[in-house]
Amino acid sequence: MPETKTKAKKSSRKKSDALAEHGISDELALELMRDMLLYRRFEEKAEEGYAIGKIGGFCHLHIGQEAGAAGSIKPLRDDDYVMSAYREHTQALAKGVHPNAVMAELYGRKDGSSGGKGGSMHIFDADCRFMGGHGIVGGQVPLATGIAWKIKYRGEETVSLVFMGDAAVNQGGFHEALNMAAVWNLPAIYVVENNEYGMGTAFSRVSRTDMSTKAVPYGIPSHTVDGQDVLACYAFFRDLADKVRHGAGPQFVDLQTYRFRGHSMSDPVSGTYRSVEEVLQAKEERDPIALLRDTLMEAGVLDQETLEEMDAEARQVSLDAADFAEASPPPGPEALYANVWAEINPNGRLFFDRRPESEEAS
Ligand SMILES: Cc1ncc(C[n+]2csc(CCOP(=O)(O)OP(=O)(O)O)c2C)c(N)n1
Ligand SMILES: [Mg+2]
Repeated sequence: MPETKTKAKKSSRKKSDALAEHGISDELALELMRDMLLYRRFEEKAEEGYAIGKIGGFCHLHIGQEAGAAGSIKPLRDDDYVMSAYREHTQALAKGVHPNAVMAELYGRKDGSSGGKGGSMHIFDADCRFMGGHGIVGGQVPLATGIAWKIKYRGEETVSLVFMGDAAVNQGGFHEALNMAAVWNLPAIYVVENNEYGMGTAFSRVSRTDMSTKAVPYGIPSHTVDGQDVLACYAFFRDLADKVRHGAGPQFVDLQTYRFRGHSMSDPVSGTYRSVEEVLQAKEERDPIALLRDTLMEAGVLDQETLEEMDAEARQVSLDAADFAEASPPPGPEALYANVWAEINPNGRLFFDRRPESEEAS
């Protein structure tokens, strides 16, 4: 957990310049802090729920990676699409899914965002345009490319942003999808949450080439971003989304980050693939919440009292979400057949065909 006590570090650069440098107002910076505190406290509550048996199945926490969720999703429009892998609880919150609905989904309850049938890895909310929650490594990449194709086909001005882990870039679907996106100049943003490991395997053990080269063969521009610096992330994605929205075509982002917990709740934090010291050092030097706290306190934008108030609020929202989940019933037997079959529209098509659903088939 981030300490809410100040431990100001000396920096060669004047930290108060950071907001101006990125074109971020004091209010927006405080909102980013509030968001990340919620993500951290929410995940800690989920961790507790798992430990006491309220949450079953797989549960992958995003603790340590919060700046990537806040900094990349907050600058998007409500009608932009976001899709992700299975480490997606905070990304769903960032896209506007209610904390109660996310927690209830983790508990496998009826009021969960997927009716309690998906669980931790399958949080969906089409109204928020949060398109899951996918458990097959890389499986979401072609799907998000399909959404980008739909955006272009319909002439919309939205973008399709998809997160994946570093292990996904060695999957075949990733390469096919990026090639198609490039050829068709689709409004897709491919974001690798590069936390250096795929379960217990370091990225350097499964690739001879650097992450930044992965999209190069397809002619897709590649960007490297510090995923622990939420201000840098926000400014970067704000500008990138704007370009993609106006025809810049697909983009690849190596978002460099680090996970502070084990791969999933059932795995050790360090294990044999990384040392305890490595994790401790990352927590000390690369905690996105502590980094923003220090920046804002040095700039005189945040004080201790406000920070503690924000933290108390984040804890309360997380507690309320757990109480809500607890009170929600499990899905009933009627849920067994719900959302299993696709409805064919009156035109007899499953595809987007530009025709309103009420139009007669010809
Ligand atoms: C196609 C496929 N192969 C293997 C797995 C088993 N598996 C689950 S998570 C994972 C590692 C993925 O690591 P990464 O993409 O870096 O994401 P991270 O967990 O670090 O967020 C693997 C191999 C899977 N889910 N899907
Ligand atoms: Mg990884």
